[in-house]
Amino acid sequence: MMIAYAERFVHESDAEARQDDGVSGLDLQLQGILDWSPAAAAAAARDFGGLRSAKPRAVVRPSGADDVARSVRAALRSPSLTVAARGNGHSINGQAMSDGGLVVDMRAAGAGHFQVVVGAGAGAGGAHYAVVAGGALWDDVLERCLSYGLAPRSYTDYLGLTVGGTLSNAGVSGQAFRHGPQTSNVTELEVVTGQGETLTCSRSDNSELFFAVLGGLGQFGIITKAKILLQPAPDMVRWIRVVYADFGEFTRDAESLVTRPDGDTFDYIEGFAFVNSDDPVNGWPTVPLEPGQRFDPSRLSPDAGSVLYCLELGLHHQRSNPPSDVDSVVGKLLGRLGFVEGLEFRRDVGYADFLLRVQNAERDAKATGLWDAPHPWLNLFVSRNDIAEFDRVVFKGILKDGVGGPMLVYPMVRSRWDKRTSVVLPESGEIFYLIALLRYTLPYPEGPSAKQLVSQNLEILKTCKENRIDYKLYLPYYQSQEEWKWHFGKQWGRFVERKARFDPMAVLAPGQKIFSRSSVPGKIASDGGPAGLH
Ligand code: ZME
Repeated sequence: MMIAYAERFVHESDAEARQDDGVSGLDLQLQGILDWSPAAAAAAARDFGGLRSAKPRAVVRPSGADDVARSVRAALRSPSLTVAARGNGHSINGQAMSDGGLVVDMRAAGAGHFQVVVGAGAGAGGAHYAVVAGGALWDDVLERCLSYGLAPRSYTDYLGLTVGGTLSNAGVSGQAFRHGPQTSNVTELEVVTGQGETLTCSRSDNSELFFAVLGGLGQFGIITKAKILLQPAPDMVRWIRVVYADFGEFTRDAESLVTRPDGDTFDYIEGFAFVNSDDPVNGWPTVPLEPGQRFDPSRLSPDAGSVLYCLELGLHHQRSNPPSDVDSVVGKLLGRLGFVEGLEFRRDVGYADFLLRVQNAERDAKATGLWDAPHPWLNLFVSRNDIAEFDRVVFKGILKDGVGGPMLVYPMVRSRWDKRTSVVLPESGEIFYLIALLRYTLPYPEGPSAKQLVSQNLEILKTCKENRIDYKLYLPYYQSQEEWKWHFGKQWGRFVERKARFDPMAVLAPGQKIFSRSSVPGKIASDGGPAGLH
């Protein structure tokens, strides 16, 4: 019923649009579908954050990269249309929205181009890789690769995200300390630029475009294909959580683990802060890994504070090896750590189950309505030089009662991040921390209003600034170019040059609010386009 209606609507409106309001560019000549239905616009007007909404004029369901290019060229022909690529809609702040413009549903072409190449021999260092559509979901990529006994090397915590979406930001999880973010594990991209050209790029060909697009927040091109480095997949993960009361000891152990040689550390390293209480959402019960395990608070020293820390570790192993092998490796690695004795939890899980662990949380959150409520999340990178201060003023101060969800804090190593990408990191230090405040709260009035939580985020950032904490937003969002200039710092000039070169009319990703359509600094003046201001 719904589908029949939608299809009829698409056809009628599509025909109407051709003789439409003077925007001749809307004859896209797609192989796929131009969806004018109110339902499509409403869906593309919202995202996982649930904090803002901007309706596109129509939604493109591309059948492949050519349709993506046609969409960009149509926008270029019109005086004001913009184009946003939308993956699985997990932005928090409307980054994939296009107010009155086109949203390209990248998932529609996500099943195209799926190729796994096993042991390529001499080329590419003999590595294994997969070539996947930009709109493919990471959980699909994983599944396909596993059928060849292979797997990506670097992930996000949650795999219901598209490849193009995470590569446009960075893509981090517990493997990033070793392999770098996902942007460090891709060797080639196919990109539709803001000029409507489809180009293949890599470190050696069109390298400026390649590095621009990685972490480029969608500003330079739409990723339609990616060649992703793979590794042989292990079949099991020994999953471990150990608890600390002292932040200094927590960071000392975490930093030691992320800087040791590969064979002398874990394969996955994350951490989180939690509240020293029996609160089921923020406290002790969030630590044990399986039902039979219990968090025994009597193990804590009486002078433990109101916030505790947990290192989360994973060691890959093979089912065919005797369990005593992994026990002895784990025993040796844990033996050097200073966690609270007795507050240690272990569990063996299949590799895929481990990587898909957040999907369990998704199922629960959907059942309780927490998934569809607003998610005013805040993600930061904080220099190791200031992480103790951050702990003091933010975790032990503003957030001492938790955020109603995970508060991730774990270190990563700068040398695994390529300086040439568009990703922005803190200014100082070889080690920096990821901070992720992942609020899952019931919608108002059952929970706090989104407005209150957003203002707490602003308070955290203000406090960081006042205390001169060296931080950058991860998955950044700002309202003005002034703030973006601050965000990019010394890299602003390069970012603007890249924009002028690859999207001179600022057609792409308007939801980031970095540039305005037809008013790119230094370029647009000569185009004589209208200089739209926010
Ligand atoms: C760095 C980051 C992690 C951004 C989002 N996340 C997560 N999102 C949802 N659930 C999660 C999560 N990390 C752990 N669980």
